[in-house]
Amino acid sequence: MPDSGEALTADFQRYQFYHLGRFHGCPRVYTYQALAWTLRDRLMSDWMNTYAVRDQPGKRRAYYLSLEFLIGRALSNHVLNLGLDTAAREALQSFGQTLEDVAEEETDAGLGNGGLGRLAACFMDSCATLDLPVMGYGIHYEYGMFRQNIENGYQVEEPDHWLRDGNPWEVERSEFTCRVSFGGHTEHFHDKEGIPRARWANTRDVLAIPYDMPVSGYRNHVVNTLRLWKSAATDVFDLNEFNAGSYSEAVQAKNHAEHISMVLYPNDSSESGKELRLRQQYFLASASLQDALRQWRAAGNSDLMKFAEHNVFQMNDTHPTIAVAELMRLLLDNERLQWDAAWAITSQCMAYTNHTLLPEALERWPVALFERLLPRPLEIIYEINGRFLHKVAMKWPGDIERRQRMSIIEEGEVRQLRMAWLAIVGSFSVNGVAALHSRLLKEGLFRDFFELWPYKFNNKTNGVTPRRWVAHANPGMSALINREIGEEWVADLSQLARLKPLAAADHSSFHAEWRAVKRANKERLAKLIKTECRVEFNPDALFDVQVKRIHEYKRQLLNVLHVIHLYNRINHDQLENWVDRCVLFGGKAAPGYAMAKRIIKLINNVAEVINGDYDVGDRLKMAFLPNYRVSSMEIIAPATDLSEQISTAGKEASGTGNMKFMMNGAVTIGTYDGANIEILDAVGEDNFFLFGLHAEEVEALRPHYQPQHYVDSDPELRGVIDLLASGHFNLSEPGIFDVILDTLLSPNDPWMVLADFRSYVDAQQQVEQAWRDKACWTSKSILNTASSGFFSTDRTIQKYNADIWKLT
Ligand code: 26Q
Repeated sequence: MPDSGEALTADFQRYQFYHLGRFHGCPRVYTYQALAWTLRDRLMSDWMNTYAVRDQPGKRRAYYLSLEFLIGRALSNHVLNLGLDTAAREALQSFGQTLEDVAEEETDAGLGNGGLGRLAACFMDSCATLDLPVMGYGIHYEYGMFRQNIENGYQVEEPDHWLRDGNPWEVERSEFTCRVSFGGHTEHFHDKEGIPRARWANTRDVLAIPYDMPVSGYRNHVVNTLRLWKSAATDVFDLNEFNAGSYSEAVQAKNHAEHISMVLYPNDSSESGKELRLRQQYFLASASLQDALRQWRAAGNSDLMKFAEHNVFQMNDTHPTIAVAELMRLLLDNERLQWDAAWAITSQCMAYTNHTLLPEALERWPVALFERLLPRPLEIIYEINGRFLHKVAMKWPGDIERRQRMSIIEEGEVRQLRMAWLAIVGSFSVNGVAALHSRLLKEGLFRDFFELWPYKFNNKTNGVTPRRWVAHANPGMSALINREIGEEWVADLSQLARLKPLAAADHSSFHAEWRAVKRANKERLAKLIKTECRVEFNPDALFDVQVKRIHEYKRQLLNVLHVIHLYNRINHDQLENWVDRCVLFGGKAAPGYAMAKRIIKLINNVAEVINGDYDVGDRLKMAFLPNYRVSSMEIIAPATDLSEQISTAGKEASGTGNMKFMMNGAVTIGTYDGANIEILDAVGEDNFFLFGLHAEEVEALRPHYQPQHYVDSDPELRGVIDLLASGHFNLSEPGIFDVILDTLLSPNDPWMVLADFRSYVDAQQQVEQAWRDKACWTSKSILNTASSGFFSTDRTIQKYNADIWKLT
C-alpha cells in the first residue's frame, strides 16, 4: 500500500467518514480509530506474507504460552515499526491534530499484572524484530487489569472495560475455533486392537474463539501473531438444554462459558484454589495445543514422531503448565499414541520459565478440584508422577523423604498438585530470569531436581524492548543518540556502548544537551503529576522514582522511611548541602492484599503531610500516581533521575523496570538482587548506588533478626519510627498504621526492612553528593544508557533461541 502522507491522509479521511461515520471535528477517539484502521491496512499484507512463510512443512516453530500479555498501546508502536512517523503526522496535521494527542486516546491493553506480563509483550516485539517464527497464545480477557483510583488515600478498584470502544487491532478468526472440555468422568476400555484406552465422557464443553493481534517487527516487514482465546458457549449444549424446555438454564450455561475469559486475575503472586483461574489455565492450554497441532498439520506435516522436532512451547511460569498433561491427553486419547511415544514428544517440546523465588508463590491446586474439573488430565498427571517417582527411587534407593519432597502430589490434609514440579518433570528446559535467580533456584527451591537433571537448568536474564522503552518513549534522547552514533542501536542495542566516550566531563556541550533532554522529559512528567495528583514537582529537583506492584518484598516501606527521615532533617534544620527531591510512587496492590493496600494509604498520608507543610516548600515533594500502567511508564522512565530497586536481596527474581530506567539514563539505587547485579556489573560500581545485605547475609541473619536493636542504636531511625508511631501522619485516623509498625518491628519481618535502613540512608547521601556535581551526575546518567545494551530483549530472545528454541 502507498505510504506517503497523501495516501495516509486519503485513507484516514475515508475511514473517518465512510467506516466510522464521523465528520471533521468529531471527538478525538474517532481520529485515533481512523488512524488505527489506516495503519492496520498497512500491516495486513506483511501479516499475510508472514503467515505464508511460516506455513511450510518441516519448519520449526515456537509458541509462547502465557496467561498474561501486558501490551499497552499499539498505535505509536506500529507507526515506529513501519517507519510512518512523518506520513502519519502529515495526515493528522491537515486535521489540526498531533500524533501524541491522538495516541493518548488509545486505551492500554492491560492484559497482565506486571513484570511477567510485560516481559511476554517485550518478547513478542523482539521475536518479530528478529524474524523468528514465534506465536504468542493468551486469553482475550474482556476486563484487563483493574483501574486504580485513590480515594482518601486508599486504593479503590474499578473494572477495566478496555474493549468498550472496540479494538481496531484484533481480527477474529472463528474458522479456527476449538472445543475445550471440563467436568464429566473417564471411561477405560480396550480398542479394536486390544490396546487399553481412555475416554473423557459426559463433559461440559466450551468454545475457544481466537482473536489475532498483529505484532510488527522493526522495519523488517515481519508481522507475527498474538492469538488470544475468547470463551463462548457451544451451540449444541445450548440446544440440548433448550429442547429440555429450560431456556433460562441454557442461557445460564452460556454465561458460565463466557465467564472463563471475562477477567484477568489481579494477583501477582499466586492465589491458590480459585476454580475459575484453573478453568482459565486449562482453557488456554487446551485451545493452544489443539491449534498448534492443527497448524502443524495444515503446514503439510503428518508424522507425529516429528512433532517435537518442529514445535516448542515456552511456558511463562507455571500458569499454563497443565499443558504438559493436555498434550499427553491429545496424543494418547485423540492421536492414539502409546504412553512412551507420547511422553517422548511432550517432554521434548515443553520448556518452563520460573519467575519467582518466594516458596509461598509456587502454584498448588487441590487434587479434589482437579478431580471435579479435569478428571482425565488428573489421571495422566498421576501416571506421570508414578513413573517419575520410580526414576527417583532408582536414583536414590530408600530415600523416602526425597520422594515425598519431589512428588508432584503433595500429601497432607488437602492433597495438592505442585505445578512447578509438573513443569520441571515435563520440560526439557527450566530457566530462571536473572543470573542470581537461576543460581538460587538450583541451590534452593529446585535443588532435588537439579541433582537429578542438571542439564535441564539454565539462565535467561530478562530484558526490555528498546523500541518501546527508548525509541518511542524518549524521542528527545533518541534524536540525540541518532545524531552521535546513527540509528542502528534501535535493532542492535550493544551499539549504545559507542556513547561511552561522551560521558567524559570534557564533552560539556553534549552533557548540556543530555541534561536538556532529561529536563524536558521531567517537565512532561511534572505536568502529568500536577494533573493527576495535584502536586507540583519542580523539574530542577532530583526525581526519585519507585513504580512497580506494591509488595512487601519490594520494600516501598523502606523508601517511605527514607522520605520521613528527610522530612525530619528539614524539621531539625539539618539543611547543609540539601538536595531538592521529588519522590514518586506508583503501583497497584492485589485487591485482597491488605498490607499492600495499607502501604498505599501510608504513602498518600505521608505525601499529604509533607506537601502541605509550608516549611518543607520545594525541598521535598512526594506523590502517588494513581493507576500505574504501561503508558504511564512511557512518561515516567525518561524523566527519572534515580531508580529505586530496593527489594530484600534474594527475593526479586529479576526486575525489568530497573532496565527501562537504566536505558533512559537514570542511575539506580539498589540492593544486590535480581538483575540489579547484572546492571551493576555492566555500568560499574561508580555509577550505581549499591546498599544492603546480600542474599546469603539475609538468610544468615534471619534467625537472629532483632529490628529493635537497629532502632535503639540509630537515632535517625529512631526519629523516623517515633514520628510514625506518634500518629503524625494519621492524626484523624488513629491506629491505622499500627500494623505497619508492628511488622517493621517484628523479629519475624520476612523482608527485614530495618536491617537495611542505615545502609540505604548512607547510599542516599552518596546520591546527593553525586547530584550536587552536575557533570558527575550527567556522566553517570550517560554511562547508564551507554551500558544498557545487554538488557535488550533482542539479546534475551537470541539466547532463548540459541539454547532452547533452535529456530531458523
Ligand atoms: C498465579 C495464580 C493465580 C493467580 C495469579 C497468579 C499470578 C499472576 C501473576 C502469579 C504471579 C504473577 C506475576 C508474577 C511476576 O510478574 N513476576 C515477575 O516477573 C518478572 C519477569 O520475569 C520479574 O522481572 C520479576 O522479578 C517477577 O517478580
